[in-house]
Amino acid sequence: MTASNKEMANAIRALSMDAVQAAKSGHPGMPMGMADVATVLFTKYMKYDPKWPEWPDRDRFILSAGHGSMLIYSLLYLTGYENPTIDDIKNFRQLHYPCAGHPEFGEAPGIEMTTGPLGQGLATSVGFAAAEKLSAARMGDVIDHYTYVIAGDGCLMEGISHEAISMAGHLKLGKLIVLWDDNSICIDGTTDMTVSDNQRARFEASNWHTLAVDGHDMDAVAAAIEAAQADDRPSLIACKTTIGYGAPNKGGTSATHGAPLGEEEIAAAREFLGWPHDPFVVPDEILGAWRDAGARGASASAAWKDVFEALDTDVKADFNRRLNKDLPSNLTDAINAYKKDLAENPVGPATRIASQMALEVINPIMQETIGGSADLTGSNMTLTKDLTPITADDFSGRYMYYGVREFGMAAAMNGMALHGEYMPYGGTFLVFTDYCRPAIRLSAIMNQRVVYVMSHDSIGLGEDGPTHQPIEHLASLRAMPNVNVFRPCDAVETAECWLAALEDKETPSVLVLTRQGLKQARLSHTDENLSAKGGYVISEASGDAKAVIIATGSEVEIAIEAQAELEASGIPTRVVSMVCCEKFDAQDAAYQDSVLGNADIYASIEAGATHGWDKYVGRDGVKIGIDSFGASAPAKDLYEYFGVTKEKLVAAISEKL
Ligand SMILES: Cc1ncc(C[n+]2csc(CCOP(=O)(O)OP(=O)(O)O)c2C)c(N)n1
Ligand SMILES: [Mg+2]
Repeated sequence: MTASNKEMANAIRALSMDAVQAAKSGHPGMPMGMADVATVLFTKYMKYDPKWPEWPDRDRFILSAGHGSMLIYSLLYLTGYENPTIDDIKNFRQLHYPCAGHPEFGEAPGIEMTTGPLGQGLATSVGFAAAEKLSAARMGDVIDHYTYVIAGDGCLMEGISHEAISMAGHLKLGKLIVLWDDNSICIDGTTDMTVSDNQRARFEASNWHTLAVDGHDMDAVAAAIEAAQADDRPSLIACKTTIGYGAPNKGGTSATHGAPLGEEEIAAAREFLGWPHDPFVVPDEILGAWRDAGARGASASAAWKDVFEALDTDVKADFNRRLNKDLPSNLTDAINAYKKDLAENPVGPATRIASQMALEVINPIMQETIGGSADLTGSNMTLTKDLTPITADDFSGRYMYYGVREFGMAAAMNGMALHGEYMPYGGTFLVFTDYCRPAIRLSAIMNQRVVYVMSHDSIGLGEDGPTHQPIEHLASLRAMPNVNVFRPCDAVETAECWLAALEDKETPSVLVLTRQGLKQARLSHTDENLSAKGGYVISEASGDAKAVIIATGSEVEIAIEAQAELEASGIPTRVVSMVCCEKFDAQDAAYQDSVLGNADIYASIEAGATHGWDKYVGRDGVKIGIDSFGASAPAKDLYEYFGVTKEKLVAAISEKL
């Protein structure tokens, strides 16, 4: 085909401005500005095969500036992916069509992750690049690809960019290449209103290789990408562009950022670009040239398949098992044997230590786990005996010292999970889920199995005081869709929660763990994973229960003590361990009824905000919890002071009866 690269880039511009116009909303400026850069990348350098979008060794392309979604939709259509179709593009931003306002993972193959929250694409790409390096260290040349990112001024202004850049430089992620849309425009106007950083110097300070080019000079862009590939540091290419390039009046201004150009300006742009074609029409010659570019990868993907097929049967099977997120066949048995041993030989550790004990069983069997902590390894108990550290020069290990970068850690874990063959888990204090929250939300939106190991889960952590004592965190995490919030009460439940988290292929889990030791409540063994049901009767009433106490984690022990006292005073009382509300709510009504029964009074006890417990205990129920900030003191004194006690529970139930 004889279409020029400029004409090919103009196809992206036309599709973008026309789709935004048809939708009456969207962001034409970024795709029009970066069309030249993207054309060079997708016609010459990106390794991908539209006929096999899941090719494990494909280059990853992350549109961190997710508002420019029409750029990726145009590229996927033009290069010949099955989706989106031109009809999908005509229905940009419409219900039940894949071309959502921002790129959504799962809507079309080729969209490697959901983007839109600025900066997070960049931070997640650190995880993609880390996963590539991990697999290269394990499998050699079989995995050998780049991670390309398009980031905007906004991505680089977000605080998360610092954590991401710093980690990528430290880990020497040389196959991470960031193309910065250096257009000096944001929504409120020119970037000189808000930022005067020397961005290249900032990246260089974190051991990156940097370059700057005219983003409309395709040869210069090509040369820069080649230089970036050749350098063993991560690379930043500052691409100086004109936002909305092609729109003769609005181009170069924030007017093109997030609104349709309007019929008049679109007509002028058609004139300016020499694009006389009707909306959504890409002439055969130009579409053909794009399809040829898309077909470039077919021979490489076929060759890769041959290399993969020649691997040992076990290696192939294990790789495919990991991609499917299936568990090793012997894991459940190993957990059950461990649970049985606990039932026979009860222990009383903090659940953070119980989590480590469970991981000592899991990690040797499940080689795809990548552990880590944001500088709290000895507190979160995330390291096990068999894990060695991952360092810049040796990625054969399985433990990541993330440093004090909670958000960066969480975003990187998403990237590793999305890459396909890893099961990342990472820890910090529960109170700092706030620092991870935007990435936890993306784990949930993208259905990614990431496990957040959150210790020091209440006032029970004691002396560190209110800044470190979670209050509203459990309730707020429970409010987030598609997140399992597990709060186990002892070592048996902790093992069950780990297994349930690993079995849940499409949901992230937060394991909420104590700092302080807890008495083992589960003293008889069953192979059944009771915690996986979310809630169950952990201690039954002597007769028909008049009172039901619903407790989680460290408060199950208090509930069982209160039960003994209530029973002694003639009130048959049942204790339910509500280890995971989300799992419990997903059970059928008959099961829920069998657990909650039909008592005269319901009570909840949890050392955190009482918000949300009404749904189980009703408006007349008893809710023991803490609806203020904590305090600095020994844990025992705090439980007394805040009234999270057996005495208070017994008195409140007795009074209501
Ligand atoms: C975390 C976050 N904050 C705010 C926004 C809203 N927002 C979308 S694009 C944008 C400006 C981005 O500027 P830039 O990256 O330079 O993009 P350009 O205007 O050049 O396309 C803002 C504030 C967002 N998407 N994510
Ligand atoms: Mg900009």
